[in-house]
Amino acid sequence: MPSKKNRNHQIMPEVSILDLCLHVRNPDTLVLSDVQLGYEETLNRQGIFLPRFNYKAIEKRLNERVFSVQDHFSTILVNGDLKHSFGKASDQEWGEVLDLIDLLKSHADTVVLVKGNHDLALQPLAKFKNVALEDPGHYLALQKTFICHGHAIPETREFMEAKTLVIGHDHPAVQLRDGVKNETYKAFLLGKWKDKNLIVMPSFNFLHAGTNILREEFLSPFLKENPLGEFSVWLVEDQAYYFGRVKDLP
Ligand SMILES: [Mn+2]
Repeated sequence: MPSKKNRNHQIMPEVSILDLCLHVRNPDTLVLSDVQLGYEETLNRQGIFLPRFNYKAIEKRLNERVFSVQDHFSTILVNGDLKHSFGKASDQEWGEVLDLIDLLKSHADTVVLVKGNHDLALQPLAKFKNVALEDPGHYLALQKTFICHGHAIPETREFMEAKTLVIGHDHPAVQLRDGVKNETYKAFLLGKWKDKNLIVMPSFNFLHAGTNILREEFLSPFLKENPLGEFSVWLVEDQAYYFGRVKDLP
């Protein structure tokens, strides 16, 4: 049931957190990252039994927390690692990727896939579904915002020109003590990389919460050797909550 919670949480003049997505206005763009479809099948092949629930959870969450707030976007952009395994898509991935693209297409004029490090064989999927596949990223000229997966530093002119970068890849999360147990929350980060603003998005998948940012074991070249203490942090639960600076987290 759609709730009256403040789901749209503004973090920059034209940028809001909308559940686990980022919503950039003008041009109207919804960004989600690190969906990682097919992860269960990869684990199954390694002998680890895990029921397949990620796609259903993603679909439910998008419908209940995102499309209930805004039903249609000019562009929906998947910022990398749409699927989990490297190389050729498995049967599970193929079916779920097609279903997700159909769902996104029914809520947007344009669907764009940005290549992540796990997306080596996306070209046939993108072609089959007639969606754009962009490598290394997507540029919103009006906002001077460059959206890329974050596993590598692009070298394009648009990237150099950008004032704000949006990345995924590292699945930031924060572990907090909640009574007697530890709870891990998916997190957004906003700080600096060189002279640019840097927004780091959490993963839109439900297989794992993510990497605890307080341990700072990041892989992205945008976060390695980038002290995160001054970064602002928002945790996402039923809505986004501002938690101040990383250095002040409990
Ligand atoms: Mn990645």
